[in-house]
Amino acid sequence: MKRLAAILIGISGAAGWSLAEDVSGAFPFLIPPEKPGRPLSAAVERAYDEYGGFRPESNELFTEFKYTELKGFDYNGGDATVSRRDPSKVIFANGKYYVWYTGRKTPVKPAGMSRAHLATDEVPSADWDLADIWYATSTDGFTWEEQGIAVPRPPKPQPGWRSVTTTDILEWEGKYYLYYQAFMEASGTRGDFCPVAVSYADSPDGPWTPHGKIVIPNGAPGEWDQFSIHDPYPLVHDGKIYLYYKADFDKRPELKPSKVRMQGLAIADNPLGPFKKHPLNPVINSGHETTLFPFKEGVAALVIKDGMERNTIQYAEDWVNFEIASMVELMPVAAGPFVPDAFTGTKDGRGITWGLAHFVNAADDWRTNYSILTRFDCDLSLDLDDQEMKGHFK
Ligand code: AAL
Repeated sequence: MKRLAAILIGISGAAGWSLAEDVSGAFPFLIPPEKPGRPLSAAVERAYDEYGGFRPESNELFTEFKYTELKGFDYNGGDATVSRRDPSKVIFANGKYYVWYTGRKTPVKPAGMSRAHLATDEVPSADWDLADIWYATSTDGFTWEEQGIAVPRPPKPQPGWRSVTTTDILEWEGKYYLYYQAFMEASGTRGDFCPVAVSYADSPDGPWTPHGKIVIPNGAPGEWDQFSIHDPYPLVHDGKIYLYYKADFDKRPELKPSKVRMQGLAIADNPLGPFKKHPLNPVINSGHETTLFPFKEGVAALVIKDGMERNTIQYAEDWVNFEIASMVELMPVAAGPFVPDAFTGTKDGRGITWGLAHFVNAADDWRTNYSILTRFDCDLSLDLDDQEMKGHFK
């Protein structure tokens, strides 16, 4: 921090900028003046034109992330036979918070995705193989009570008979819909191949009725999403269901495995489909799991983990054409935020302040993973004071 302050003071001397006290009084910072009338480097030019306020905190879509261990979940001593990962968005209903997630409780730990040939009816390949959709409730978002399985694996040959995973929730006209990855083979057999299925219920407590059909099918051979439709993430916009998803599509064997992953959009008038894939897909060129929320008239996306634009938060005013809004660090993996206006069709999205995410732990071998759910907090809300969580230079 001292070094940064010294640099700022140095620049201010050269350019004739003024110094003022930070609101917190912690250290002096620069008030950006009018652009000086002398040539500027490309970097300082950008600081005026693209980043306006100079400090990342002045960007509404910048934040730091804080993590808190959750109470209420048991992981059998971390022996990788119990896993919880890929949480849905958090919703508030019947006076409490609800979350759904991939839950795996298997007699043995996973063989590892790269050793899928060792998978059996009892031995999972990946961390998310032989999983069901579980759910938990909480009154404060920190202590959770696991309620049991919401959507079990259906019998063979129904979609998802091998594993149902990576779910997300939609509330639409008084009913609830869980979209999830429906595996018909052990993940890793040919790749992480699967389409998306859906179950519906009158209450978040269930019972859930499986629709029994694939609702978002894989693309035709040669299309970007021919192998996988992952991380279905529904929001309501323009009176329709806007469901974002991820696919990984470069399967050249020499890449072992490919990390080319992008995100697409499918739109429907009815939660059970048909979903029409957007002609401009993919609409986000990076990321892994999907995490989006209405923001002002548009939608914002956390772009996490993979791709050339990872570690950014992006914004699309038209919900289709995304631009980088900010660069961030230590992003929540597979984040499922609490998005109060996810389903209201708002044109004035207020943003998010917290949610659940997961951490992947290696057990005794990097191939035998199990995952734990965690809470994250952030300031991507238009209703908080700008300085509250956006971070102070550390
Ligand atoms: C995740 C998600 C999907 C993938 C696997 C389990 O984090 O992207 O769900 O299939 O990894």
